[in-house]
Amino acid sequence: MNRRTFLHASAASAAAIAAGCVKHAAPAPGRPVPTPAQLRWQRDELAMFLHFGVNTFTDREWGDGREDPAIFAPAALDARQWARSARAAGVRAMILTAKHHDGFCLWPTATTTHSVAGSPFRGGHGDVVREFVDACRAEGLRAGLYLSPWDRNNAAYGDSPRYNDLYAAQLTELLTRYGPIAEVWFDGANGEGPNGKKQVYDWPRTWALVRRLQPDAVMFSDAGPDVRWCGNERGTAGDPNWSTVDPAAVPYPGADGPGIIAALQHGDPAGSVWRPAEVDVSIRPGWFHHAAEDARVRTVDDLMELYFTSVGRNGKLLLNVPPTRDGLLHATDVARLAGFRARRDALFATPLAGRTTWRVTGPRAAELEIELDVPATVSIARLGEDVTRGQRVARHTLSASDTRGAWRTLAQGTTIGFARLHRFEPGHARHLRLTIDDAAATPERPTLTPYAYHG
Ligand code: FUL
Repeated sequence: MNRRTFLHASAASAAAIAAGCVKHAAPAPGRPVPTPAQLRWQRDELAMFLHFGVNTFTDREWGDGREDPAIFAPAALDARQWARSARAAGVRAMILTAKHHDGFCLWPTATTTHSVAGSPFRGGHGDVVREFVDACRAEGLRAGLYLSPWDRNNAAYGDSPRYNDLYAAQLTELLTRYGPIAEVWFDGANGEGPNGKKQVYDWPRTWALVRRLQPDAVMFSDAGPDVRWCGNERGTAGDPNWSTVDPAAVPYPGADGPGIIAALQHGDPAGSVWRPAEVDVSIRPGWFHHAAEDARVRTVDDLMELYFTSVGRNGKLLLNVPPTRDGLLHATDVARLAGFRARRDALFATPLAGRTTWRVTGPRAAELEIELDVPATVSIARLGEDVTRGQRVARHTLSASDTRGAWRTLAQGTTIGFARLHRFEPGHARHLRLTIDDAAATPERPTLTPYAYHG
């Protein structure tokens, strides 16, 4: 189920942004740059999403809120197994669905009886959020929480001020009881309340509350404020993908209309706000675990593809791996995660060093050349901008040569940002050249790391 239809995405604005054109107005005195929290979030590169709750036991994707808490009975729950598997895969943060649309709370909240406290889990004394956070800490992972604003169980939903108070109380519990929370994840899902009235969320209040209680956390939603949805759940960041946005383009989570999806996918080179893209996608067809999908777990090849279209396109990958009814990650998923790590380790095993030269060749153009210490067969390159100085590159070309005379094009692309990965036919090279063909401001020296091909 997608969070909205994509019908309204304006083809025209998508095409204009996708062309990667940059208007050459005078550069702003300073380009937007990330906060320390946004930079930390991006450097982590990989995070794991865990969808877990009553849906795991009803075999549904969206519960209707009428589930009996007694069905929640994960007899072998081991959050350390989740965290160990994540860490072994090179994942650096995890985000748990503390409450999904069905309203069932995975922690013992004072705000409703629709929670783990009414379940047989740990004799009604369990707290999945606590076990999750403790496991993250034990394995050195950052912890994040998803609190669905849409709540199909709570009687107050649709009675806007009353529900907004309850939502703030739930957030307060989550952000004061469990120590540092690195990411708070919001979607814009907004169904009808039981009274038939539409719930009007108070996002400014929600965001201010998170800032006050967890000033170092980043907040995710379509509208940020810190990190934005990439515009699809297929695992592909936009190309181009600017980390800067016009905050008016997507004014609130769940906003729909012409150009919204394009704005989420591509950002805006002239945007006044730093709001990089997070790519959320599931390792399975559904977000929750369904035994019927056990043979449809993404392959290692598939996961590598996702890596290149997310991290490799200036995005952060949030890969969903849902626990089973036992409360454990399924053996197939764990094996695929390990294979994903092994494949990345092999591909990126041998970064090649060399002597680099940097030349600014025009107001929006520059060249970076590397003469490899030892000529090698190359098939992958990682490019990166120093985003603490803002994102600038709009179009680039990567070429190789043995003699510095006959250059052959390896790859062409639009934005670079924090990371841009290129794959190409393995070829022998002594020299590599990154040409910046266009930029949103005077280019700054990027990094270029080629990797040796191992067959
Ligand atoms: C969406 C939800 O409707 C899906 O169930 C899932 O949680 C996805 C990550 O976000 O908004």
